[in-house]
Amino acid sequence: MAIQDPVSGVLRLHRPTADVVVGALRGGIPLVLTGLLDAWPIGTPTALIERFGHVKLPRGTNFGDFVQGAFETSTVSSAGCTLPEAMWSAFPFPLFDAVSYAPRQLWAGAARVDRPITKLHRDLQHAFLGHLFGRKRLRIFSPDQRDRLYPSEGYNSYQPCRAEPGYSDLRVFPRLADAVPLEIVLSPGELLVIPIGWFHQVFADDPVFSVSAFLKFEAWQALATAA
Ligand SMILES: O=C(O)CCC(=O)C(=O)O
Repeated sequence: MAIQDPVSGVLRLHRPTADVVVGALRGGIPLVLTGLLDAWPIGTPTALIERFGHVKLPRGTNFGDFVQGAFETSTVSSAGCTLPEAMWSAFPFPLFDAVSYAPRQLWAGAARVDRPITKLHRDLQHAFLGHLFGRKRLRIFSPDQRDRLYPSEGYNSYQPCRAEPGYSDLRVFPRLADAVPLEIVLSPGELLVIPIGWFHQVFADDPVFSVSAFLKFEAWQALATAA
């Protein structure tokens, strides 16, 4: 069943097939998917902390200490750090083989009212963002709005923007005034599919916890040419 978000127009699809998702990616259509993360520990970090509290994150802290600090006291964010491989089994990505996905990334952190938790940027691969706790709000902008968003010319694995919608000075970035976002609020258990080239800016209305993975370039090429 497809439900269209009344505000943004983005489609929410319940348990679509992989073919439907490949078709949307081919057409550059973002989707919110429901019913595909039933095996994930949705709802509270307690079970995750019990199971993986001792695992060391790339920043050197234990997963348990980091998540508790982020949720209870501080403004820290994991900012997409690589999720230790020991934890991947708790977050099985649906639709395609596990090896089709690049290393999993962790996006956990405190609520922020003063600024986005992730600044405007776009990625070079199709992104799948599985959401577990809290309300996460995204503004996404279609690729054809590139010139209104002032993307940096020099970039490597992702392309940051020099302008930040809602925050930048319009005298410095005048075309930003014409940029039109689609706003999506992700609830726990939802999987957001962001096709290559879509710009996104992310807000945390609550302490939030998500795990993402890019579809590997070679896997996408095989899928896109198969059907
Ligand atoms: O959830 C976030 O804060 C950012 C996610 C993101 O940028 C991505 O998955 O590409």
